[in-house]
Amino acid sequence: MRIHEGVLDGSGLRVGLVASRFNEVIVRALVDGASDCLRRHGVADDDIELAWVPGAFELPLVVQRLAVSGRLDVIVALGAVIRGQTPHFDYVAGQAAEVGRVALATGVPVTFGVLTTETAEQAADRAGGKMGNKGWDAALAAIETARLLADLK
Ligand code: INI
Repeated sequence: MRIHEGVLDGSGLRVGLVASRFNEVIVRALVDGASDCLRRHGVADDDIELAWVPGAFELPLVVQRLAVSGRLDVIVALGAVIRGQTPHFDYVAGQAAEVGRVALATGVPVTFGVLTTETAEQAADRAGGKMGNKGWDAALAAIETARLLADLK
């Protein structure tokens, strides 16, 4: 049996981070977690690009623009959509998830580090709090997926 799997070695990988400013304190913690993960898995600082968008709704277009640039092996989308009391949540969270379609359309892998929670406390728990750091997890998934795709070539 021939098994394909992505090794968790980021050396030589060019990684894009696209982060939304809305709920900025939380998203900065996701960016920090993602950056820490990349660095600790061998991604060079010069091989990381970070783009800020206004909110999670704007993530897909900017992820797409970076994906077609040819400069990056993988992109991590980072954001925090908090339901609060508004049905607006469903539109914003739904649009944010469209980054998955960008990956399929371009062939550039995109991982999803966008929190979708009921409360700010739940988001903080997942941005370096008691539930870990979803940015860190999405960065690790990015390394694994990029390496797997390279292995499948
Ligand atoms: N953007 C977020 O990233 N998170 C949210 O929780 C949020 N809420 O709740 O409204 C949010 N809204 C802004 C949205 O992403 C767009 O930036 C805005 O609608 C302009 O297009």
